[in-house]
Amino acid sequence: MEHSLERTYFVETVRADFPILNQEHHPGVPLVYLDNAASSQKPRQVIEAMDDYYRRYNANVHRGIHKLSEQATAAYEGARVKIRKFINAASKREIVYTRGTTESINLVAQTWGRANLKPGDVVLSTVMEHHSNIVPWQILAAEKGFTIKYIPLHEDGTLDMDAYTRLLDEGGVKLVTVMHVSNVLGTINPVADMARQAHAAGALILVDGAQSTPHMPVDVQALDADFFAFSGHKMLGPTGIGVLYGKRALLEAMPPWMGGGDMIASVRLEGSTWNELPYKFEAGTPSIAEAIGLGCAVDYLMNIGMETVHAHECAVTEYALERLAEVPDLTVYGPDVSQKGAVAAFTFAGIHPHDLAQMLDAEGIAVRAGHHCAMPLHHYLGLAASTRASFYLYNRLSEVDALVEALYKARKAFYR
Ligand code: 7TS
Repeated sequence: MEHSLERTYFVETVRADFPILNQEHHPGVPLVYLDNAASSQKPRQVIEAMDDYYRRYNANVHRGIHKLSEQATAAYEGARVKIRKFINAASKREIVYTRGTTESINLVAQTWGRANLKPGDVVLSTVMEHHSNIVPWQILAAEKGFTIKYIPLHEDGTLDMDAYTRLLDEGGVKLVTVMHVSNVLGTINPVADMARQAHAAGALILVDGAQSTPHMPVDVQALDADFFAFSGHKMLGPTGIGVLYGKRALLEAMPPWMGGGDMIASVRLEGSTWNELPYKFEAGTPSIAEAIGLGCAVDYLMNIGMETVHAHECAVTEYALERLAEVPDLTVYGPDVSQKGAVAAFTFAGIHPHDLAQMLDAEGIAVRAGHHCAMPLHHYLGLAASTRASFYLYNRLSEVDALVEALYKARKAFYR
């Protein structure tokens, strides 16, 4: 098949915004960054917005009546408005800043979960989850005595939706908690359909959007997600900032998690009352520069358009799957491109995934090797580890060629 990116945008224009991409990884070897599922690179606009905050209007938010604090508050809250629009939440009060997906899920576990889950209840998840959507529930289950069940997969790495229906029918399910896109298989889960079924069974649904929000249009109202979590650093923003979206009525009913400044309405020595949403869940001085940076990242993505970003990534992923299929002794995991995000995890018969990643690094290619914080999934697939290439809006088709060339080179070195 002929491949070109003409149906998307001029990738070189995008790349020019990312200073880190225009460097050599080793002397004479250009960087090919294919570890986007772990963290994305940042455009100069995001770096400059954060720099500008520190240089011109650094101050705490929601406190001072001086001009700098007002400016900082306006930028910090302005970012929240942008994020609301980006995921189509009904209100900015439904956008809670956290440190990232992990903290967002822990927040739901420790507030909604702690208040609502009891022995006999079931939290229904999947075997493909990231540890951040397994361990918080295990910690709470040990304390509260509820059960966790896991939806199995088909051979191709898609969810077994018949098993999902059956597990819901077994009863007791209070929460379905599922990743939108797998960080290993790339599987795009049918979360809107899953939400419909969960709601019909009287359960809520939490969607881990860490690997979807950066890469495709997300509409939390269309998905009818009760909770939706994502991280700024995977979507061109900085580390240390992420979001928990929650339906307003649910967030209103939930107790706070961390106590401290900003999350209270009044404090007496005898007891305290809570601030309105979303501040009830935002104790202490927040990540101000980071929120501003994330707002700028959202501007950057919306300016291109998430449909366009997704189309570009589909083209790169389709090409990558086609080229990887040519390589002898290489197994790629997960479904075909029609149900797959911009992720290709693979193993090479006889080569340890870490050794392979090291050899690719020597060729300038940054990939991740290991269990990708999905040990249960690797166990389920009968693997200890895999090597993963993951793509984003700035990747070129020629970078896929560089990856495949390096794989052939590694194969030759190992099978000699
Ligand atoms: N959920 C999914 C689906 C993820 O891929 C990740 C991070 C997280 C949650 C946690 O996000 P955090 O920002 O709170 O750490 N995934 C990866 C990865 O695949 N490689 O490095 C981090």
